[in-house]
Amino acid sequence: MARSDVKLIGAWASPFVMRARIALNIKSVGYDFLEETLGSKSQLLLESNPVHKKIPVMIHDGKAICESLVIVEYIDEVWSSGPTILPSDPYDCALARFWAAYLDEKWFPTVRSIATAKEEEAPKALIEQVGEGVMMLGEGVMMLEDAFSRCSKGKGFFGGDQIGYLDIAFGSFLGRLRAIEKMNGVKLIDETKTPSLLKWATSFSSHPAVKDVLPETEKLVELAKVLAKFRAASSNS
Ligand SMILES: N[C@@H](CCC(=O)N[C@@H](CS)C(=O)NCC(=O)O)C(=O)O
Repeated sequence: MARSDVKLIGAWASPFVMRARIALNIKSVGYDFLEETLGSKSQLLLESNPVHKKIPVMIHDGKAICESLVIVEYIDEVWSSGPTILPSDPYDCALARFWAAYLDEKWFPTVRSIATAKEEEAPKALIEQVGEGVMMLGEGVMMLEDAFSRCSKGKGFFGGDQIGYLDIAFGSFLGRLRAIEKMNGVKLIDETKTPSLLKWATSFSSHPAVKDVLPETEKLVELAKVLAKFRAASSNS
């Protein structure tokens, strides 16, 4: 496919940035990856996303597009000759958008609250706070196990035979999920409670459009520790 002028402002560990990268890979669109430095925001980011000042931002032929799922939809529409990302059936599409909104509005904030739980709090409070969060994440994952059977219709991905919108929306959080599992000694996706998601997670992670952008769990665990220290130092100063 012809190379367009595509730049992506992001960071390797961001699940939201990953969404844009996976969508671009699915469509075989080459792009320049402009990595932000941890703890600061580039002038280009501030100018391109003045409302939220967040990554990802995709710049296509000089025009900025913000918000990960907006970017994924844009990529699907612009490079329409590649594999389709959004389901063509209106109901399937509504279902995929519903679950993606659930993930971003309800589920991911809990992932964040686990990561930012304050270590200086009494151990009991910390364990309870993290424990409640982990339980809520587990409930969400179980609901997604159910959604998987409705969306995939017996195939390997939420999108059916190929990776689609909801695969990208949820799959981009797999790295974080695995880091939480590792750091808290829990299993959120497993053979007993979520067998379909377990199989899906393996296929998704090894997909050619995904495998090079999904960070290793160990690297995310390391980053989480660095960020926790950074937060502790700035709250003490
Ligand atoms: N709703 C946004 C969320 C993006 C987001 O939260 N990005 C994070 C990185 S993972 C960010 O830029 N955080 C910087 C900040 O909050 O100032 C999307 O889907 O793109």
